[in-house]
Amino acid sequence: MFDKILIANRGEIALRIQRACRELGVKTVVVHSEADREAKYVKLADESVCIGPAPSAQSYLNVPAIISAAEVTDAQAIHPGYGFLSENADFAERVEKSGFVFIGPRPETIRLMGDKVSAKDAMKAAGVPCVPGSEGALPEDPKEIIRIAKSVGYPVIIKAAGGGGGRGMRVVHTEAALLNAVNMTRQEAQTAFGNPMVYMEKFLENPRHVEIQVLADSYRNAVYLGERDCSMQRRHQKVIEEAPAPHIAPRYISRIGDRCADACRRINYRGAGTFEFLYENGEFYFIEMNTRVQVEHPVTEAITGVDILQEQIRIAAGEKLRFRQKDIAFKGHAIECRINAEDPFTFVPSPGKITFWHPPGGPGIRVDSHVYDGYTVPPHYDSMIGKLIAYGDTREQAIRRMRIALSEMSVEGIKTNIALHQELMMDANFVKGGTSIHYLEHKLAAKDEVKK
Ligand code: MV4
Repeated sequence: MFDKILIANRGEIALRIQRACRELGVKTVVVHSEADREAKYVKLADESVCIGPAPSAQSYLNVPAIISAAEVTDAQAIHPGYGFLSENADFAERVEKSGFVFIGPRPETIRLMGDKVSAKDAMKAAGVPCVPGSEGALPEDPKEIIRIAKSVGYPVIIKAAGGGGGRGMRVVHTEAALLNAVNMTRQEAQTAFGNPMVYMEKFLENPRHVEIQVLADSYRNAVYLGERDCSMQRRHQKVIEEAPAPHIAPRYISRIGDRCADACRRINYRGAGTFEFLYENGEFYFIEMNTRVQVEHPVTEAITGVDILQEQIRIAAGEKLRFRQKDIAFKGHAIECRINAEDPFTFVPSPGKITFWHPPGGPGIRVDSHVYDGYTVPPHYDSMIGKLIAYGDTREQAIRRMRIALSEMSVEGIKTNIALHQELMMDANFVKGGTSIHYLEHKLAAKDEVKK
């Protein structure tokens, strides 16, 4: 096991990584910006290094400063968390070339998955079902593009190979609009990602977002840890996640999960990863793979009992997976509400000083948050201040516990989206389960109509 790990992130995930290190007996170095100097997790770390001013570009994305911090503190490995540099293949390469272990997949794997065309090719070859569409990137020839769209069938969606997470896509309903849409997406992709390659898929009108969590070691052992339903989202920001996904048969999940674990073995995947699927009319369609730990990992930890952060670190240290698929059992139901410093209905960010912080508790309740009474939420980063996770034997119990937890929770000094979560926990369609990726935006739009 490592002696010391550098945490190249901030906020709740920096604290989560630190807790995993503590339990493994590993010392921690936290790097932080000037804006995060006073954060409690910075003080709790064994060592801390200020790597630059508040803007991420000069601190959490400052590769030379992070590598230097690892050198001066004599850390052996770097955990990137999520966001920032976590899926940057060049960073992973620089970390390894500098003699440190990157806690994540090999740089080539990150690169393969970062290009959505090569990711899809690899998954298709490994037997993972994908959304029907173009074979690889779209060609230049307009006639060919028209032919491909005809055979896929309208509506289609044009996506940038360098995009992902909702960036660089365009829906096309008619042949008349096709070529212009392809050209526009190419231009935007060139500007945003430095890569003009685009590909085409059948556009699924009303899917759910269901993802599969995997863990793989360096010896071609791989397991899946079940699925998460992340359909409750607004503008590609997830709001609520849960595991398991409501109303999907466990037999079907195990079939798709086995495919994902198989694909990991085939591409020699290492570490934690997530296969993102769209789920519509009882079918799974792969869209992208994430090569990092995700915000919503706690719901999977709750139903499997596996500590995903600790396993990531063990795998990076060269240990073999400590369990096989048959050792993984799924028990109960977990729901996560992302608590953001923002207006609950306009979604305008609300940074500032937290004058009162009372987190909830009780059976089945977990709060992952770095904030406290008197903490100032800086305006420079995303607005998530914590995650509230409720576990129960059944989905109904998890919802009941979440309602109680939300009612106990009290935050003063800033606005939070707690009121939105309270409303969603009472929403008849959410309570039924299985709402689509468009549900929240439609619900909010309908409320706006009523107000007018
Ligand atoms: C799609 C789609 C419908 N059909 N692909 C958006 C994020 C990126 N990861 C993929 N996205 C989508 N791809 C096809 N063929 C609809 C979306 C989509 C979406 C997906 C997951 C979660 C939220 C979403 C919100 C809008 C659109």
